[in-house]
Amino acid sequence: MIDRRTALVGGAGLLLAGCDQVAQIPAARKLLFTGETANRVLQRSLQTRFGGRGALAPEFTAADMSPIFRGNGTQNPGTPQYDALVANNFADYRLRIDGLVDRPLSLSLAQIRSLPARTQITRHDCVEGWSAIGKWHGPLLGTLLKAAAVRASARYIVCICADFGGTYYDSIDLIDAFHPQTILAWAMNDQPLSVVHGAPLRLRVERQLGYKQSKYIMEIKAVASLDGIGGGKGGYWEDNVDYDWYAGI
Ligand SMILES: Nc1nc2c(c(=O)[nH]1)N[C@H]1C(S)=C(S)[C@@H](COP(=O)(O)O)O[C@H]1N2
Ligand SMILES: [Mo]
Repeated sequence: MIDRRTALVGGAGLLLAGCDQVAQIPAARKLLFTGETANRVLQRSLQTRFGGRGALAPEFTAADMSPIFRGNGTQNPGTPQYDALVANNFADYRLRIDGLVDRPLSLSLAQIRSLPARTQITRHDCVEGWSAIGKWHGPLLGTLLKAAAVRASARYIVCICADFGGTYYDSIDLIDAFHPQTILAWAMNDQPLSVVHGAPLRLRVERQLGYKQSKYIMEIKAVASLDGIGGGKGGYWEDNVDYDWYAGI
């Protein structure tokens, strides 16, 4: 079970909460007090507590990047609303963060681009049998969820996307939402995210398969249950082609 306080405070708070708990374990005490780096302690703490879910996905170097990174699924939502956003270079785009939060947010792309960001070169694995290595850049999803003050009653984070007339959606739990490699990418391979790859904002949740990497995100909703959303299985592909909700790799 996720420790909700740990999941919600994130960042430095996550580290402190993790150390609190991990200090109870004799072996961990030794690590804590023999100068192992904070990150490594945090990593061990996440692995212990989340059964490996806190482990990091492999990261690669620029030399490993795929010369071609194909698009898949929707490659242009093509709705009048989306076309209007593209025509204006996303100046009118707003990301809404709502649901079980104390401070609902509506953020422009400029605001999102001004947040501290992470860069990661990772491998995308599609369930259909292709992979590609690309570079992703954007703020941690956790940073935005903390800013919105996600409530303790929330259990899942739902991404609502522009395609299929705005009905496409997918969801992850709070462990993945606050994972240190889970970002909202606004750049790919050092360029602003293209329409094919999910402009203006897509999720990277690196421990899961390609279909969990939601593109064209318009709204992020914190919810207690996935029951009332779409067909109730937590995502468009989950509802329509019976893909598993949890697609861990
Ligand atoms: N909104 C949205 N996100 C989506 C999809 C989609 O159809 N719509 N397809 C998914 C699938 S199956 C894959 S493999 C990846 C493809 O990402 P890419 O187009 O950047 O290669 O996006 C995922 N995210
Ligand atoms: Mo996919």
